Parts: sequence; C-alpha cells; structure tokens
Amino acid sequence: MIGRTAAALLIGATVLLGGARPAPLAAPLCGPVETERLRPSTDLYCLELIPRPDVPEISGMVELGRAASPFDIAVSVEGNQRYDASVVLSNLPDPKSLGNYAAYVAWVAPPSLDPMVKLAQVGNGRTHLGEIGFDKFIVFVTAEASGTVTERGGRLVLRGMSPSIRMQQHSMFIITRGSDSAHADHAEHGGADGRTGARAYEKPRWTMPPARPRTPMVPMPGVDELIPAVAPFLPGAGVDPAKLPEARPRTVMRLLNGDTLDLAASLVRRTINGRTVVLYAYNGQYPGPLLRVDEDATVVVRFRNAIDLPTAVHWHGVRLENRSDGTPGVTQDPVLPGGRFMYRVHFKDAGIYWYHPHVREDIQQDLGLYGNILVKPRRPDAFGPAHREETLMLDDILVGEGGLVPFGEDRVTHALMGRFGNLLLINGETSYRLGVRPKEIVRLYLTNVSNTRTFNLAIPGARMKLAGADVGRYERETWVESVALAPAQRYIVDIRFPAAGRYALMNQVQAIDHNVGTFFAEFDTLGLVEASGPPVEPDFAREYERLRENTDVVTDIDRYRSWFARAPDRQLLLTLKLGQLPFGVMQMLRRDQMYSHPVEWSGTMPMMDWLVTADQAEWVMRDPETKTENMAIDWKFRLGDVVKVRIANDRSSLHPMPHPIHMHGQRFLVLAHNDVASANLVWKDTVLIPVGGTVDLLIEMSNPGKWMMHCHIAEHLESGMMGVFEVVR
Ligand SMILES: [Cu+2]
Repeated sequence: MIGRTAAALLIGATVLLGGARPAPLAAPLCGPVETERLRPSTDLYCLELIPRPDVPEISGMVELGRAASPFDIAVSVEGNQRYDASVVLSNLPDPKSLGNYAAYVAWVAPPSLDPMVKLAQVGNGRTHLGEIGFDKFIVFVTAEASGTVTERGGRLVLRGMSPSIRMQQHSMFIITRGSDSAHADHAEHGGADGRTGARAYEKPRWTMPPARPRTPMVPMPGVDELIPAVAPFLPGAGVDPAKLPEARPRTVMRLLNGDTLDLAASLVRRTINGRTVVLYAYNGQYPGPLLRVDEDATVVVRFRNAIDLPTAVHWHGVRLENRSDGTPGVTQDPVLPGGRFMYRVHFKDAGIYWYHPHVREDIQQDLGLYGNILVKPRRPDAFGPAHREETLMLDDILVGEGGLVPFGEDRVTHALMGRFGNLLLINGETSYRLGVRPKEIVRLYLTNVSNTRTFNLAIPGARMKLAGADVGRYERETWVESVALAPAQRYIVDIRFPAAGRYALMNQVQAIDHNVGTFFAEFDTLGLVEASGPPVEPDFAREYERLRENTDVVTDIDRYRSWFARAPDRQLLLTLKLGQLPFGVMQMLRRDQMYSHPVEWSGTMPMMDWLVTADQAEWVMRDPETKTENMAIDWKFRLGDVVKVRIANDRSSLHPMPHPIHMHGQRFLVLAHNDVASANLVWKDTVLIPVGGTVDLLIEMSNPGKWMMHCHIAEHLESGMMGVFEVVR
C-alpha cells in the first residue's frame, strides 16, 4: 500500500535533501564487519543492487539508514516506514562509454513503478539519497544525458528490491472464509481439561479469537482445530457478575508530600460492546485513580489485594526506593489475595508515570489495573502555556462473540506476538470524547498501557508539538505529525485546535496481510475532540508557534556527554528460542521469515498467535560476552556509574518482534538507533528496539538496589525476557 503522502514526502525529500550531501551515518551500515559490536541487520537495512548483465563489474549497495525522528521508530503520519538512504557504488565506468550519457542518477519507485521518484545524481563512492517512505520499493540507477534530468529516460545500469518485497504470498492457504458466521461453528471448544462449564464465570472455555475483517482467517491444515495447551482463565470464577460493583471512570487524586493513599485492586463489572464482563480495577475505577503529585514529594500507599490472583504494584519509571519497586521475586513477595503491602513512593523526577501490577501483566494490566501519575515540575515555566491537561492511556482489549477471549491459566497464550486486542481504548473507553474551545491548547500526556500494540497516534487538522517523554522534557521542542509509542512509553504533546470542528484521534499504521504478503492501511478512530463555542481566552497562538529550547535539560545532559562516544560497556542480544510447535504454525513462521517488518503494528494472525504458549516459546535477552541469558545475567554496577549498553534485536530468529525494553529504577538516554546519533535527547525508561535494529543507551546508575530489566510486551515478559542488574553503594 503506497500512501499519497509517502509519494509527496518522497518528492519533498528529494527537493530538500537530494544531491551530494555527506551521509549522516556514524558507521557504515552495510560495510564489512570488523568489530564484535552487535550491528543492525544487513538483511533488513541493506539492499544489494544487481548490475545489468552487460556491465557485470559494477556493484552497489543501498543503506536503509534511520530517518530523523524523535521516536524509536521512524514512520510517516500514515504509518509507512521511513528510511534515510545512502548508496555506495563502485566500478561505474565513464557514462560516455555506455552511449550518449553524461551522468548516473538513482531513482526509487513502488513495485507498480509509479511514481518513479528521482533520488539523486550518483557516482562512485557514497552518495546520500534522502528519504524513502514506501513500504515496498525498487531502487534503480540509470545512465542519463544529464544529472539534472527529472524523468527517467536513459539506460538501466543497476537495480535492487527492498527487503519487504520478499514477503511471499501464502498461496497454499488462500481459501478465505467469507464471514464471521462461517467459523461460528468453531468458536467454542471445550476447556483444555475437557470440561465445558455452562456458566461463563464458573469455568471458562476456550473461545477462538475473532476473525479480522481485512485479513480473514484462513484454514491451516493441522492447526484449525487446535486450542492452546493450557487451561483457560477468566477472572471471577464462581462470582455472580451482577453482585460486583459497576466500574466507575477514574477520579483525580491530589496528593501532597507525606500523604497516604489507600489503593485496592478488586473485581468490577463493566459492559463492553454490549457484553457484561468481569474486569479488575484500582479503587473500582478505570483507569485507576490519576495521582497528581509534586516533584520531590513522597507518598505512602497502603495497598490491598482483593482480586483472585497474587499481585504487586510497580511504579513505572519512578526512581524510588528499591523495596517499593513492586517486583515480586526481586524486591518483595507477591501480595496474595486478601494480602496487603505498604509502598513508600518518592517522586524524584517531574513527568508522566504509571502504576501497574508486576505479576501476570498479560491478565491483570490488560483487564484494567493501570493508572497514571502526573508529577508536576517545580519550575513553573517547564512547559509553554496550555489551557488544560489531559492524560490519555492508550490500550486495546481482545473481545470475541462470547465475551473476553480467555487467558492461559498458569502460562501465557499469544507468546509470539503478544495479545493484540481488537477494540482500541482510550482511558478504558471505546469512544473517548473531549470538548474544547477553538484555539485551545491541550497538553496531552500519552501512556501506552497495551500488552503489545505500538500506536502511531495522529490528530489530522491539529498541529502537535512534542515536549516530553518518559522521564521529563526534551532538549528542544519539535513539531511532529504523529506520535509512535510502544508499550509502557509515554510522550507529552501540546496540541492547538485552530478552529471549531471535530478532530479525530487516529491510530494510523500499515498492517501486514500475511496471506497475500502485502501492507494495508489500518486507520482506527480512537476518539473525537469537539472544538466549539467562542474561541478560548487568552489565545496563546504566539507562544505556541515558538519551539522552546530547554536549557536546564541541556545543562543536565551536558554532564554525560563525555561518555557518548565510548564503546559499549555491555551488550544484549534479543532473540527467541522455540520448542515444539504444530506443523502448520512452523510452516507459517518459516514462510514469514523471508521478511520481518521493523514493527509488528497489528495482530493480523490472531489464530496462530493465540495458540503458542510460554511453554513453546522462550524470549531471550542474552549477554554475548558472558553467554548468560535472562535471569542468569549477573550485571553489577556501582552507584554513580554511567554505563553504555548496546541492545540488538536478532533478525534471524524464527519470529522476530520489536521489543520495548524497560529498565527499572534508573533513567537513560537513547544515544543512537542503528548507529545514527539522536539529535534531541530526553531521559527515558523504556526503549523500543525494532526488528534487526540496535540502540545505544547511556544509563545513569543513580539508584541502589536489585532492579529488573525486561521487555514490556506482557507475553514476552511472561515468556522469559527479563533479567536483573544490581547497583551497589
Ligand atoms: Cu518483547
């Protein structure tokens, strides 16, 4: 799927960036390997150019470098992957030797060859080509009468296809099931223990994940009749949902230094899509109460577990005392049903944080145990003026015809891709609404609380100014067209609604139809902002136009710049070990292995994904130096150490996925993605490493204790992708 904007963007990029500007790559992406440093995947980010048979001596390579973006993944507003490409050519003869030609020119086109977009005049050596924004594309080098031609007319010399073109059609499976009703007869299977209870909340039965309208489930021989090899679980066994309290929308709790908060996790009843379901909630609210505190405040939280599973509360991103970090097995024992725990939470950094369980997140967080904490900066001028602040928790939930699709009782289902939901939620609602006045500036605090979905949030018609991320503000504010946020990441954007009207909050991504090997636009409306009435007073238009430089942030980061250039102190490789899988699933995986997109934006294989449990898939963080993995990793640092860690995401595993890696208790800078230095820094606690990609983190070991580092895709965490590092005094 080629977006209009992608072509326009490409043409724009050619005008702006075309020509022989030096390439911005810090290290050659596709050159020979000369270090033990983990590198970005050449299979995904290098494109070999093939010469015409009559000029076999010519060779070339296109490097699909990282395009400029403040986010961990560079995509267009429509969700197309963006690359900043360079070409390296050798043995090009004098163009005159090939005919009446004077120059060589590089072009790019989608597989349909329309539009054919000029990239740059090229020669031997390296040339920066500019941005490529097509999902599938072919690069051509031609000999032309002049380097200034605008249309391709000369002789083809080299060409090469993007790695994404290798996606194959799954031709043997192309027998689509027409409608949802066609698989209704498969929709209920007995429980894995063979019992089929009549009442949903007595004993859940496996219900298949629902089919998707754009990518119908196709029969997979030997897979179709399978259910996950684990007993199904839904909350509230033996409880009459009618006796549970109806969940209430969240309230705001203003907490002052020294205050005490009583927080309880309990069962609630909600109606979603016309079905009554049993969910979890903090203090009976969805999301949990929004806590508003001051920078440097400390509050005591008296927590009580009134759900049917052990739990604990993790204060995500907060650099608090280790004993209050809420990670069972590392900092505390799980809080058993009926049990209590006291947390002392110190808010050292201003910004947007969130709290959630650290036990079976795939169930507990998915079913409503999440809440935001907004830590107000001490500086009154930390941000530009805004008329109001809204905190948005982005989520999804998987609901079938029989209600919630059950979870695995003692281990996770959806171990490969994570549990993608089919209903998208903002603050727990499928139809979020916000009323504003024209010209109003709204500061949005965005938190992705989904199990696995990465969002690309856009608000067509309203400009977005990016001001902050996980643990504070950027060095400089920037304009963005969309916000790409992986699970557990936060971003702060200021949005001005210029005139009366309706503005849609959209998730705009390019999903993959694995049946036919194509991309398709998946645009979902998450909610609506209605601007009406008289324009807001005062109008901060002038202040809004100005992009602020946060000199205090720059000064803070200055203290760490001397470490930026050093070699990584530690490395981690993210990979996957697979056990016995059904034959059909293995076949699917092998075929899909020809290409993996940097980010899996949508769960377009719900059946296959559902079947695989944590028994069959182990996600691995491996230290290549010590050869230790996951919980065996034994990293020790001293308080005050500044540590550079390179993390690479193995492209060669049988089902690569992007991984949002979270480090507890500390803050870090993302110095580089795929060896391209970040232009605008911000302190973070969660970084997304796209498939085949690398990131370099600079971690400030500022907080003593034993801390977890793990993937924040709930099903990957539950499938092993976690380790512990210790910071000693
Ligand atoms: Cu992961």
